[in-house]
Amino acid sequence: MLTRIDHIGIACFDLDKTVEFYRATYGFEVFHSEVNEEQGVREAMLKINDTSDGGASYLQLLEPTRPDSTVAKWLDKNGEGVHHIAFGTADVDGEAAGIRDKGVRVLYEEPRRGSMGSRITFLHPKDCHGVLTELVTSAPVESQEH
Ligand code: CMX
Ligand code: CO
Repeated sequence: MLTRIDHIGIACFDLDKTVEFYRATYGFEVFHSEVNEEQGVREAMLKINDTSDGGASYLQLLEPTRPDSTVAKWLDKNGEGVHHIAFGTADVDGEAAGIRDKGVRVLYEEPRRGSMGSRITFLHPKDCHGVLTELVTSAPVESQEH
């Protein structure tokens, strides 16, 4: 079951300036930041609210770390904006398998590492009415990396 919006991924040219915009305009603070070299991003997670499944919803601000990364490519084409949406689930493996069986392309054979030690995979935007869609299982709270 998909039980929350885990995050909305927003691509930006300058992470520090974008973080400052969200802080100054809305009062959202950085909950966590990291570099994910595999994904080619420097990111900041801004926690917006807790959710009824014991998880939380975030904004994920993304700045590319290298010109050949998926986010750099997307920014070249589209400029800044909403890049993807992520649904949270307790079972990313099972959800990905079930969705693959429905004929939607799941981009990774096995989930990979996402923010704060989570496990993530992506669904192809061309199979999802133009929306790049991520599935996330958070790390258990006691082992989450901040
Ligand atoms: N949202 C909607 N459509 C998108 C898209 C996005 N984010 N990214 C690409 N597309 C569309 C393109 O517009 C293009 O459509 P047209 O053919 O009609 O022009 C098509 O998909 C192919 O796009 P592309 O620019 O040629 O890009 P690629 O096929 O090389 O890559 C994708 C697309 C989805 C496979 C790649 O972005 C990917 O692997 N994404 C998953 C990983 C990722 O996004 N990581 C960064 C975030 C990390 C995190 O969330 O932690
Ligand atoms: Co994401």
